[in-house]
Amino acid sequence: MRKYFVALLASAGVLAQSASAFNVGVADESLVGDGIVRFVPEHFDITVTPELILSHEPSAIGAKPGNWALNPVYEITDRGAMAVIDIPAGTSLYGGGEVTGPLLRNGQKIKMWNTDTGMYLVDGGKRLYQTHPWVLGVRPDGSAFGVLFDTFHKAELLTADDRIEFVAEGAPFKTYVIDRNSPREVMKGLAELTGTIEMPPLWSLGYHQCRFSYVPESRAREVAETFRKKQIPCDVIWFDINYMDGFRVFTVSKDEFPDPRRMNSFLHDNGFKSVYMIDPGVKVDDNYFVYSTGKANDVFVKDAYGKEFHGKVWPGDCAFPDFTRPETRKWWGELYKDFMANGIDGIWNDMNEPSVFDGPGGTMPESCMHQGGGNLPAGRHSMWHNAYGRLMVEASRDGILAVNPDKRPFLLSRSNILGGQRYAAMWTGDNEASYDHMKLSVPMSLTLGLSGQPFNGPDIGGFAGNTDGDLFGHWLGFGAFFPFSRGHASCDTNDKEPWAFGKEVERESRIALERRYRLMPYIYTTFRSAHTDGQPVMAPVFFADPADADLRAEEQAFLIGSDLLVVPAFAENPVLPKGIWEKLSLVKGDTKGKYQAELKVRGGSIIPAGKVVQNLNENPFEPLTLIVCPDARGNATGTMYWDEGDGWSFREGNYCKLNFTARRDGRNIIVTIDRAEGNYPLDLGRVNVEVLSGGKTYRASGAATSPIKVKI
Ligand code: NBV
Repeated sequence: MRKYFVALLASAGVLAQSASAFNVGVADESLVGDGIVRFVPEHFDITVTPELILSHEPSAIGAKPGNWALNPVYEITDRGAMAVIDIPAGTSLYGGGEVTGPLLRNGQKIKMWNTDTGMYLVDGGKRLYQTHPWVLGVRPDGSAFGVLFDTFHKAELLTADDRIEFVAEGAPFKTYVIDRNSPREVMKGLAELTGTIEMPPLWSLGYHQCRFSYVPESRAREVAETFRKKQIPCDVIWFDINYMDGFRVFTVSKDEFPDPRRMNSFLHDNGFKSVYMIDPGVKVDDNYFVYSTGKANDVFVKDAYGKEFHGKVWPGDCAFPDFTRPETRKWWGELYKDFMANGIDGIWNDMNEPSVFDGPGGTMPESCMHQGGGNLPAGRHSMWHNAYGRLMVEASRDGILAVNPDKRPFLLSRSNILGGQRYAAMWTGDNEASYDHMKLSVPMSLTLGLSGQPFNGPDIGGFAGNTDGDLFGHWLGFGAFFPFSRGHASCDTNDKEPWAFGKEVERESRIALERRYRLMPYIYTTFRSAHTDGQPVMAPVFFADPADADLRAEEQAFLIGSDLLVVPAFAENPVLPKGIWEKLSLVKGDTKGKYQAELKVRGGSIIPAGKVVQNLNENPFEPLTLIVCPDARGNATGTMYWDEGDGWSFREGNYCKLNFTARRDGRNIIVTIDRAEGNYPLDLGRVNVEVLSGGKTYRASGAATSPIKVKI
């Protein structure tokens, strides 16, 4: 009983006054999946540790295996509820979500309290916009485990060499431990617990161009037209806050965009999609429909005295939707109806930590009250803070989906928690135009991918500060391969479109993006395994050989899927996987110049590539090219997933999964294409084959329906 009382005190935030520390027992430890054990502490109470991270509560399927080695020890200390897990010597640790610092996380401490942290400067970069209480461990033999601390309370995560320590300023929480044969298997286990990304619309895998802000209409048109005129591939133009009427969310400024439908139709006619920003702060203004309907429906967060909480953001005094209430989420979702009817394709939820300019620590006071509802309890902001962005994107996604039920929603969020990949893609916030942040963007994105969020990327080129041509060229040279590939810039910086830095950078940017677009069949296929199996799209190099200790800290080079290695031009002495990796050229000039990343294909694999297109409305399969890199025996395999690129018919089998095989027959490589699954009608006609072997490329082509022979 005393333990329970202390746990409640902890959740109420008063535990800091207590100096006692004592153990909390484990009430239940059950096998809940293949190699997954759930640990439930004594007196666990869902009303003080609500659940949002898991996609569903798994059922127990047996007892904890007798030889189970990774067991959390729970303790209540004056810092909060704590779980400590001893780990085997030589374990490499990863994860923790959106973090600064190295990819290899041994010896790191981070704080989990979602924060608007321009240039990652708050708290020395130890806390950022998102919260992922999750660690991946890789043992010396390449087998792996994962630890998920199932709480979104304010917390600290310590990843030491001999233990993982997690302290939450709340009541004790459940812990899930996954123990499997490889890091990929553990990522699959994480997906079994927290779900995966939905299949994204194909257009969202193209290049995105953003700025704070493209206004007025003529400027947005000019940017779009320049992409087409200069034949630089691009799919999406973004609209940052200045499109709004006085920063009022769900409105459009009549001065900047007198006819938003006309703007969006122009973009659509030119093969672009549009994404518009929506922030959570609602301007306090009785003559503004979002505020007045919100007030009438009692949707806003209250202060400690029960009055509507107001804090300053872009529009001045704002009220903040209490997304813990189902009624609020419904009201918020419905606001998208008229807004999206302007021909808007995607939504960008920013400032949802939430960021409050005049609030303590840049957010709302911890004493603010959220009402809860449904299966979510009422509670102070101290409990709900980290979940604010996550609940906002759930409401946004549901709203967007209700408006366009036949389209796959595209939503980008700055704040979120572990499991939030089910609702939105994420980007890594306001970085800086510097070489340090350019290099940091690789381990940051990799770490998010290892924390269940494959659809992520940084502001390419750097958000804050001016960017020079060299920095932009370098960043896009490998940034073209981020899962989410978007150039962005702050309001007071120089222009950062690919042509803004002179002819050389323009040409190199075109080449970088042409490479991305040629790889779209392969990239889309890797997104498919992110959707079905929780695999990272952008993976660390050690995934190629988890038992090779030399690869564990490599954070300059990275993999896309499992067969393509990207070595950025800035990389100094990268440690690359052993075995056959053949250099790949996809477009003319991509192996020269100082900015292009080097691409390498894994021996034993076949990569499907398309042709260069300017946007993903165009058919990339004219023709399909199979890039074959045989292993030492002359064999290779690969797959390709393709479907309509939008909508849900793939769920009913309207997709196509092709299997490719190559085998050596004397001096020939014979390549065969088989339809493995699905009934999507993909007529490939003639297929090109390029065999990469010993630094040379051998070519042939033939009908997709019969084996294609390549003489080497
Ligand atoms: O909406 C303006 C910016 C946006 O461009 C950026 O990407 C966000 O991270 N937003 C933050 C607000 C303030 C930036 C100084």
